[in-house]
Amino acid sequence: MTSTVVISGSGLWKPAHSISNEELVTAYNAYATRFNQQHEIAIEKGELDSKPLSSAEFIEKASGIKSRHVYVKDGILDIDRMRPRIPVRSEEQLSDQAEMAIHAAKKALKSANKTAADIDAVIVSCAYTQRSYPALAIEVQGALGIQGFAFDMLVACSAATFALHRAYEMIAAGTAKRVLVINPELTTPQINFCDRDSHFIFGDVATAMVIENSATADSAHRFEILSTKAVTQYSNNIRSNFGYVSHANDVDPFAAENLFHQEGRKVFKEVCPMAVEHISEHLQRHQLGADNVSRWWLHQANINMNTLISRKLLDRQPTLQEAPIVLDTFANTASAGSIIAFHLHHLDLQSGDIGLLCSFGAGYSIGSLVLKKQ
Ligand code: CO8
Repeated sequence: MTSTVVISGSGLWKPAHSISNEELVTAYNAYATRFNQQHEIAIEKGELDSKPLSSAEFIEKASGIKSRHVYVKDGILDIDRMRPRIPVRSEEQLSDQAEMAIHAAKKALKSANKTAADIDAVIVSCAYTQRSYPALAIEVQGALGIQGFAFDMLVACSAATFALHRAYEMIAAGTAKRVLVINPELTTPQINFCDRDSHFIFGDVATAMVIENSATADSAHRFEILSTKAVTQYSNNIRSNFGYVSHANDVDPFAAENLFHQEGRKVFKEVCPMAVEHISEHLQRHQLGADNVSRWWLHQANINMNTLISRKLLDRQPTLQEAPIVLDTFANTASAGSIIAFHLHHLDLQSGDIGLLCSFGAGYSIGSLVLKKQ
């Protein structure tokens, strides 16, 4: 594998709607207060737990999140519904996630100075796909008029980095000339907006990147992928049990245990040291130390996690320029977080500068790429 593989363009699409912590908390607290009133006797008898109230101040302090973009706002703040109201589309229409993916893909193609005709492989990789088949990636491929092949991948928070790893290998092996990696993260349908501990965590967004051989890349900002590193370790601390077997399980497929849920404190404690070790080892492979890294495009789940990880690596607090945070306006966007950070914070880097792109989350899964500005 002697080829030089580069990220030659990136794209970000965000939905027009957003919800602030205050809006979200007002709706949740109204829902919880009514629930507690309606179930007063059962709660008093100890037959039912009361719903605790949420707080915008807690959310910002505990996570760094101030607001989030949502694909559809209608329904989420309605205490009789507590979930987005997304109209069904016919099988002849473009699916919602394919539409999100195409918005981001077009921006990435433009930034890579390429058209759909230049692409010969598409990977749609994200935390959830809205159906099993036909693959969203093939729908996107068809809609954009791309020749070649396409497939979907699911790796929760590491879906984007793991897909970049596959794209890197495909270009290096010569099995594709230019790969479009797209991450349409439509998280809101899987959020339990009735759960105080997790109602604030996620937002919707789509990101995309073009990966190709440096010999064909002519965009203004190109980043050589020096290497990739991935690790997974099984954990039940972040789970979503929703799936096709629900139909045969005789359970409510939308019950709380089948939506996103986690042991956030355990995740924090277990994933941070794993990420520090992973990143250190990856940099050492190139005889690099943390001080040699000009930019940290880290997974965006929690500002305190990012601060802890980069402080452990650097032995000091990084500046926001060194380790950008996009959580405040995007919230946790599953696998797209580190790609948003890259997209919004790479134009100022100089030739030869090193950057580290890294995801960490459900699985557990950690995926990193050491990048060098060309
Ligand atoms: N308002 C007020 N108080 C609250 C709230 C709230 N909204 N939520 C919790 N509290 C309370 C708790 O009940 C607790 O009270 P007490 O001390 O009385 O028991 C207190 O605040 C402290 O609670 P925690 O210890 O849980 O609070 P933390 O400081 O740990 O913060 C976080 C909670 C923000 C969840 C934090 O633990 C965290 O971010 N951990 C890391 C989690 C993480 O990185 N997870 C990755 C998930 S993303 C992923 O893997 C991708 C999945 C695919 C996408 C899914 C899309 C739906």
